[in-house]
Amino acid sequence: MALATAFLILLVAAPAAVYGASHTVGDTNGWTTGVNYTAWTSGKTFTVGDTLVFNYDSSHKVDVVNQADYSSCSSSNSIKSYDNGPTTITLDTAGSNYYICPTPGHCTNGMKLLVNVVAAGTPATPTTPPTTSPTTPATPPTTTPTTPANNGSPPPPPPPPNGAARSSYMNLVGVPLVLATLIALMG
Ligand SMILES: *[C@@H]1O[C@H](CO)[C@@H](O)[C@H](O)[C@H]1NC(C)=O
Ligand SMILES: [Cu+2]
Repeated sequence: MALATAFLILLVAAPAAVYGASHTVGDTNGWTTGVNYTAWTSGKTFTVGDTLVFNYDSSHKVDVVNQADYSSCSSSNSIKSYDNGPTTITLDTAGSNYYICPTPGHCTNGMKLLVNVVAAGTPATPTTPPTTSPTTPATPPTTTPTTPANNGSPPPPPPPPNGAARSSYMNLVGVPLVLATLIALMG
């Protein structure tokens, strides 16, 4: 049972790490009246790719509005309107996002939400490159040492000891002979 639960958590957590965090608006209170959503957003970071989950009953709706309509609690120009929650909204652009409840009196009583979305940050990406880079340089060094070792070994082992002695003897005698001949020809 515990293992099955852990496996389920892994299945759920893995996609969340890739596609962004999920923020449940108002936490356990959900999307309703009597909740301070400004207080709810404080201390939270909303990143592009994150999702907002609005949990609400049929007495509420979620309207996406502009800044002016957020301030005046007007739902007449709503960009988008959702009902029959829960509603999941993906924050796909950086900037300010405004949500109000169009039910009369709800927005003016504080049922409004401003979310400032920031661009997908760099802190998540640097963690992955270090793990892949150490493995790739490890392979080239192993192949390179083998080739110079073969090139370096042929000179030291000369199989016939007699032949080697003879060639060095020939050099000892031959070089002075050539030099003597050259000197004789020049002179
Ligand atoms: C909501 O919370 C914010 C920040 O905590 C605070 O400044 C504001 O006065 C609160 N609004 C209400 C209506 O209590
Ligand atoms: Cu409402």
